[in-house]
Amino acid sequence: MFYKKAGDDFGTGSGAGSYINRIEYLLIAVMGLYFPACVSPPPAFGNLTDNVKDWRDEIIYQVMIDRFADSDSSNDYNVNLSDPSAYHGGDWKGLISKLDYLQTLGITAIWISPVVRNVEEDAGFSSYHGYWAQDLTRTNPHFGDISALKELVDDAHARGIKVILDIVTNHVGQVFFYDINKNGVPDEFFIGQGGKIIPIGQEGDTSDLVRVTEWDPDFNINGIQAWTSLGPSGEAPVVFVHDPSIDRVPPYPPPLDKAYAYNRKGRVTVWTKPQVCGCESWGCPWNNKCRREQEVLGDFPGGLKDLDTTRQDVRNALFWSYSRWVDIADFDAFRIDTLKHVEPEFFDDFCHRMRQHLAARGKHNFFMFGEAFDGDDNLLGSYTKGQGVDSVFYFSQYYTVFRGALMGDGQRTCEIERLHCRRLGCISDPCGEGGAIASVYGDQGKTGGVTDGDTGDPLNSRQVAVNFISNHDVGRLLFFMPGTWSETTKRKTLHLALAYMMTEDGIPCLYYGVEQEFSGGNDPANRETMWDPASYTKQVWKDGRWQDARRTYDSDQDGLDDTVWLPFDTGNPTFKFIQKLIRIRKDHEALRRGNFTVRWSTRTADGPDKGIFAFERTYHDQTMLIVMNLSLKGESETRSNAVSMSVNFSPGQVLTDLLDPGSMFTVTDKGCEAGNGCLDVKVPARGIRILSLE
Ligand SMILES: [Ca+2]
Ligand SMILES: [Ca+2]
Ligand SMILES: [Ca+2]
Ligand SMILES: [Ca+2]
Repeated sequence: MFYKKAGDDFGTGSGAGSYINRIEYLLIAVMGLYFPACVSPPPAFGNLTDNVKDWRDEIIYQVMIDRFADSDSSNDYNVNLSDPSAYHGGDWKGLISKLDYLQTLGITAIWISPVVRNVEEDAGFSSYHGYWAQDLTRTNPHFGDISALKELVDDAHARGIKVILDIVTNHVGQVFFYDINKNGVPDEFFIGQGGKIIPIGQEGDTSDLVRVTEWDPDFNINGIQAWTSLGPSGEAPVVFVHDPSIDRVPPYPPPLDKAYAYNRKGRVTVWTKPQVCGCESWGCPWNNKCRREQEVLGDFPGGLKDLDTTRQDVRNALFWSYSRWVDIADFDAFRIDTLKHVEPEFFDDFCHRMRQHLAARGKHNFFMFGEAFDGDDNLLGSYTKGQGVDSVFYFSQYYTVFRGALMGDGQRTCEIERLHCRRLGCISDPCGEGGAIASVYGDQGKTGGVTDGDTGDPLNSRQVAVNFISNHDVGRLLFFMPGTWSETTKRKTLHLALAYMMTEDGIPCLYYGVEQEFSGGNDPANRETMWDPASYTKQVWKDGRWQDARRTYDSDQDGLDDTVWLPFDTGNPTFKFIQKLIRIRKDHEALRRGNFTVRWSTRTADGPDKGIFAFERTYHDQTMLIVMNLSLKGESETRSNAVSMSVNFSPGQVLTDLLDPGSMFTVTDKGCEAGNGCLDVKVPARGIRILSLE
């Protein structure tokens, strides 16, 4: 291994085999074009296709490639199945082999983890997740080559399944260190008062010393500063690593191999030390200047180096690299990582150029949605205005509903209604604590953005929120349920969450393994290996100690478990429940494209309507009514103080519960607002009814 000071000249450092990329890139650079919409595509690229009619019809399934299926042992180097932070061997061929399984479940789009070559390992952890980019133009060899990737997309398209590429525009892997003591190698030491550098092991009294690691020093808005024996010595030099044995070499394409392409301000600390921004405890408002500076300009945890995305040459490199993957493999969407660490203006530029570029190649309805890991609707909404992403993951819902109301017992569900008010707007506060609530999400479609399948009108971000109950960055929903709950209550709660997500407006996104009732905790426990029987075990008390035993389920529903849970099991109750929900959503346009109207929510945790949240979805002539009961205490009803629920149905009409066809409810003209249909619906604890005229 040797270190390369930024600016030293020894090629791109990208290793052998990237000459075609380089020539392609140089041609474009020399022509000075950087791919404006008028550039004709290189001849090696095939035709792009329009595969999506309306993104609201899609059901996304998130796959972490390394953990899903392994069909190619030739790429199984540095694999260790027993280490949760090592590569496990999954690959694109493996996913191809499981398309039948996914089709049986019913999903219509797959989001795959990042495809680009990564730094192989760092501090004993591996890059199996794909988020430590090193070369944005080459495939991660653990997952396969470009022909395997194209085969995956082609096979998926042949089945009507779309493929979503996961991209990172904020940072690359840990490819350089800050040489604070200017000795050319990465060190860790203390800096004492007055800036005196004290090597580890010689510190003596450390009470007033600050520990510094040159890989990942704490944030400094003025840039990381160097120190010598004489004191402060200007900005610390950035030194790129050159260790081809673990692909830890300067990034590609240029200028990502240059120090000036990075913000060089060190690691975000405001999460661990909120007081640095004058916030007593976490809870800094999203627009707190100090917080935003760190989030946008700082290195991401793990020493992931933050790109200066305000630079046009950096923007060009990112645009060129990622548009190229779509040109080559015909992807249908981007899932964009770490949105809140990039200034929104970047996406105005990046997304707009991408839409123009792809439209010129015949591809429309290319969906771009981003991850802003934050529960604040104001921040989430700020990314949905302008010409940037079409939509964001609905993190505020994740916290309010799935980690909030569902983990408790019958909290007032007006909080859920209020959540939707912040997205859709409401004339009054549903909890009775204030006036009108304005939407903080964008109400304009993007130029050349995603459209309504019937009318061709632009869809705005309020209509295409990406809903999820878990993902690779948070523990599984089952993990967060209180240990005091019975297995039955846990499963009912999981099913309630799934049914709500499959019937509300927006685009549902399932995290792989939810259909197998995986229950892993925080990263990396939530990244189970799908094919490994060990992922299908539970702890049982036997012979005086806790032991692993295979999970089982009751397939003939006689109350006794009779079936051993197999990897990729398609007979278990949750696989079958999701399958049924997907069928119902596909069969009812109102559930996919209809508007969203709350019909009942509660302000108290008690009363006959405890835990009720009811809403309608209406599209053209079709209305569906969903009634859920979040209470654990028992049955609840859409009726309180002699007032019944008003519905968009006529007296005399009979509604059937699609999840329980024996349950039917007749609309009356009594007990609710005059002129409306009125309906009393009883729902058992943690139950949900999907009601329809059938
Ligand atoms: Ca493999
Ligand atoms: Ca050093
Ligand atoms: Ca950034
Ligand atoms: Ca049985």
